[in-house]
Amino acid sequence: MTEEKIRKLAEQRGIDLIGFFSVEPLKECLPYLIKRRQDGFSTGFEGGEPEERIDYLKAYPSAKAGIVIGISNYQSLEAVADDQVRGQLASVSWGEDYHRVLRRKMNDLMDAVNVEMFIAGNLPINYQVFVDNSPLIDRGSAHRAGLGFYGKNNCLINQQLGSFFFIGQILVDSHIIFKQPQLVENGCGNCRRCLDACPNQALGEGFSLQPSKCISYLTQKKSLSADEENRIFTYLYGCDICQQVCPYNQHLKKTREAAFWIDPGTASPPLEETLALTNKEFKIRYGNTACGWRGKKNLIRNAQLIWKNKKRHD
Ligand code: B12
Ligand code: SF4
Ligand code: SF4
Repeated sequence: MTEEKIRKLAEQRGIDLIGFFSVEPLKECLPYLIKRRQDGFSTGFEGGEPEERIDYLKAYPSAKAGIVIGISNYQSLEAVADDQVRGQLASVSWGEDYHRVLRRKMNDLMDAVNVEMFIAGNLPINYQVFVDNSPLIDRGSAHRAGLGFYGKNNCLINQQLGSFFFIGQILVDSHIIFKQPQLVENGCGNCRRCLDACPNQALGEGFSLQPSKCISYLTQKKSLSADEENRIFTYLYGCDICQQVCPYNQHLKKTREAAFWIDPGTASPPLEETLALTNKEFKIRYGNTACGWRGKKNLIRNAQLIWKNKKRHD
C-alpha cells in the first residue's frame, strides 16, 4: 500500500491531516519526558514510564509502520448575551467525545484500505488505533510525521489548522511505502503571547507546563488544594486561553466535522443549571462528550469554584 492511495482514501473520509512515520522508538522525545518527570510535572494521565512511552512495539508488537491523523475542532463562538452567570467548556469537550470520533475515522479509513487490499488480491492489514488511550505520545508521532511544530504553549501547531486539532495514530503490521517526512521547523520565534496570557503562568520557557497551575488539568483533577481552587477561573472543563491568543490560531476555518459542532449556549452553560444537574441529566448532557469521563462530581465542584471565585471578585 502506498502513501498516495491512503491519503486519497483519508481525504474522501473528511480526515484533515494525515502523515506517516517509522516505528523506531521515539527517542527524540525521551529527554523531554525525563525532564518533565524530574521536574514533578507528570499529571498521572500519561500512563507508563518514559522508556515505555517511546516504544511503539510495546504498544503493538507487530507494528511495521505508523499513520497519524489530525481532525480540526475549530469553531469561533459568540459570547452569550444574557444576564446569567455561565461557566465555560473548553473546545476539547465540544460535541461528541473526540476519542470516539477519531477512532471511528481511523477504523473507517482502515476498512477502506483493506477493501483495496482485497481487490488487489492481498491479505488484509492488521492494525490498532490509538487516541489518547495508551502511553504513546500522540504529539510526538504527529511531529515525526511532519504534521506540525511544538509551540511554546506545548501544543502541536500546523500551518493550516493551527493547534485546534486532535491527533490519532494507527500502528499497522505491514510496510507502507512513504516519503521520508519533512520535519516542520519551529515557528514561535520571539513570540511569547501564550506564556503572557496564561492566567496562572503555568507555561515555562522550554516547552514546559506546570500542571498544578494549569486550569485544564485542575478542572480534571479529583481533589484540589486551597491554592489550586483559586486557579480555576471560569472554566468548567479544560482551558483554551494559550491557544486562543496564538497567531497561528487566528482566521481559521470552522471544522467540517459536524460531530464537534456546538451552539454558544451549550458551550457555556448557566452555572445555576449545572449546579442542579441530576445524575440522569448529567449522563444525557455530558455522557458522550470528552468531559464526561471525570464525572458529575468534578463538574459540579468546578461550577461551585467558579461561583465562589466570582463572588470573591464582585
Ligand atoms: C497529559 C495530557 C494533558 C495534560 C498535560 C499537557 C501537557 N502539555 O503535557 C493536561 C491535562 C494539562 C492537558 C491539557 C490539554 N490537552 Co492534553 N493530553 C495529554 C496526553 C494524555 C499526554 C501528553 C503528554 O505526554 N505530555 C508530556 C509531554 C512531555 O509530551 P507532549 O506534550 O505530548 O509533547 C512534548 C514533547 O514531545 C516536547 N518537545 C518540545 N519541543 C520539542 C522539540 C523536538 C524536536 C522534540 C522531539 C520534542 C519536543 O515538548 C512537547 C510539549 O511539552 C495527550 C495524549 C497522548 N497520549 O499523547 C493529550 C494531548 C496532548 N492533549 C491535547 C489537547 C487538545 C489538550 C488541551 C488543548 C485540552 C484543553 N482545551 O483543555 C489542553 C492543552 C494544554 C497545553 N497547553 O498543553 C491533544 C493535543 C493536540 C495538539 N494539537 O497539540 C492531545 C495530543 C490529545 C489528542 N490525542 O488529540 N493534556
Ligand atoms: S491550558 Fe490554560 S491554564 Fe493551561 S497552560 Fe494553557 S492558558 Fe495556562
Ligand atoms: S502564542 Fe506565540 S509563542 Fe505561543 S505557541 Fe503561539 S506562536 Fe508560539
